[in-house]
Amino acid sequence: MEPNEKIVNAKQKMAQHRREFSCREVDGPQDERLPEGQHLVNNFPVLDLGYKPTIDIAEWTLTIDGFVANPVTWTWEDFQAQPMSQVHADFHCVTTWSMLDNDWMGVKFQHLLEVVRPLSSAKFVLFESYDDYTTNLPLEVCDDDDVLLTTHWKDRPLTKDHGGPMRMIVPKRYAWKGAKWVKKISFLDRDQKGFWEVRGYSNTALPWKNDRYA
Ligand SMILES: Nc1nc2c(c(=O)[nH]1)N[C@H]1C(S)=C(S)[C@@H](COP(=O)(O)O)O[C@H]1N2
Ligand SMILES: [Mo]
Repeated sequence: MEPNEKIVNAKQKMAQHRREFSCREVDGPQDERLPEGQHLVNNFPVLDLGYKPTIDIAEWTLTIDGFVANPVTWTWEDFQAQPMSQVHADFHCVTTWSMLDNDWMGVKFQHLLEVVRPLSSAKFVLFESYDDYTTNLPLEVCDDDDVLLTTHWKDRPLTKDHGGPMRMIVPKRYAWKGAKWVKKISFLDRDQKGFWEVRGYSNTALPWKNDRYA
């Protein structure tokens, strides 16, 4: 699997262009719930690298490893046996669209922390997906009440387009920090940048700070 070069190049150019012409940022906030430069959408757009992996649920596994006391590899059945929670949150994509009031369901990242028990040396988390996408976050950012290993949107199983059977949701960050089709979560002692982070996108990705590009 290779990322679609046109998609990657276009988005990488956007990062370069916006850095140079930041005065031309898109529309200001129309709504106090919309961060600067964002607009509302009514549909749920699909963004990927030009490739959506097909994952047979019988073959699906999630591995959680690295600097943890109890590394695990879960089958779909194991994952289903974890406690499910709901998160109500807004979703902000760096390409300027936002979707408000989403109801997500899945397993809280904080539950995962209880299971794998990170060592004190674990400071960063790297997410790896079935399409070879990666994204990274500090552990303290993932250790939040609204960070969810998500299986449902609006009471329906996530479609393949949106990262089914399981994707991450990290509501306080731009949406690229939420990996779709997650395969592996590694706890690391140092930061390792992900797919967009090495291509000019912000390592912190804070929508309310208009923090899009590095
Ligand atoms: N595995 C994977 N996860 C990914 C991506 C991707 O290309 N591959 N794109 C990211 C980006 S840039 C965004 S904006 C969101 C989009 O999620 P959606 O397609 O459900 O709207 O997924 C993020 N997670
Ligand atoms: Mo994105």
